[in-house]
Amino acid sequence: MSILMKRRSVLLGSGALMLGACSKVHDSTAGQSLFGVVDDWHKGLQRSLTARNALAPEFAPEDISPFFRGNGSTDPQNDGYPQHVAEGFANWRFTVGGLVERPLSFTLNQIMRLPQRTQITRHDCVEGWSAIGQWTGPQLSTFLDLAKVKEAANYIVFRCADDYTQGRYYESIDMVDALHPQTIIAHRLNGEPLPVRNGAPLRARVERQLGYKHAKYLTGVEAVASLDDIGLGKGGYWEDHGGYQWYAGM
Ligand SMILES: Nc1nc2c(c(=O)[nH]1)N[C@H]1C(S)=C(S)[C@@H](COP(=O)(O)O)O[C@H]1N2
Ligand SMILES: [Mo]
Repeated sequence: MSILMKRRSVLLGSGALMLGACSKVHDSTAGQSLFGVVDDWHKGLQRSLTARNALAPEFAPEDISPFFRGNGSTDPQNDGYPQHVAEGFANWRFTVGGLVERPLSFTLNQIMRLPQRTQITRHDCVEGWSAIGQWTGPQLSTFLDLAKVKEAANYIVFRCADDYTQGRYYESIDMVDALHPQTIIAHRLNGEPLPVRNGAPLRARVERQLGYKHAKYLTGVEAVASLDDIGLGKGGYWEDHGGYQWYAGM
């Protein structure tokens, strides 16, 4: 939130500067038309930010799907994940790093003590199935505020524990989605701890985006300026290996 507001005022600020310069050429038609262009540009910016910040539909408890299937990785066997399952995730850590003033590391208990958001939303997978579930967890913006994300950060990368068929799963979103109120780090599905198939112990919910952006088995998030050096550079596992679009907004 704070970052978006800051960015907005920077953008609006430079617009205002242009307006200031133009308004000195009172009765020049060139000045007038430039004035109009800047005004349209402001309206466009306003409209696009409003659209990107709109909430995804939320549903009633009776709409919840009786079974929320698992897709992609559903039972990771690599790098000690089964050990974490056996320990009930007591030693799981969720880190917030990259372009932040204060890198942080959370236990699940610490995450449960942060302010929580619960939302009932529909998950849409590009493979052609949907399911409605109730998700609970802190907003991603809470973590980013605590860690003090730097102005230079343009993307948030989700780091995952599972190796899928061609390597480590990962995903990324821009700051508009990262600060969106429905973007949460979920630890509960339908009031119960996340099942392994759905990403235990933590998974992202990015409700304005398609299913593959909702990274499971989260070990942390990383704030970055560019996606060039992350994975193969396209911003996500399926973007790198399956030709999926990075922007999967609905
Ligand atoms: N870490 C990780 N996250 C992932 C995947 C995966 O294989 N590994 N699959 C993605 C895809 S394509 C979808 S549709 C959803 C599936 O979530 P679900 O298993 O809870 O149904 O998770 C997404 N997040
Ligand atoms: Mo998917």
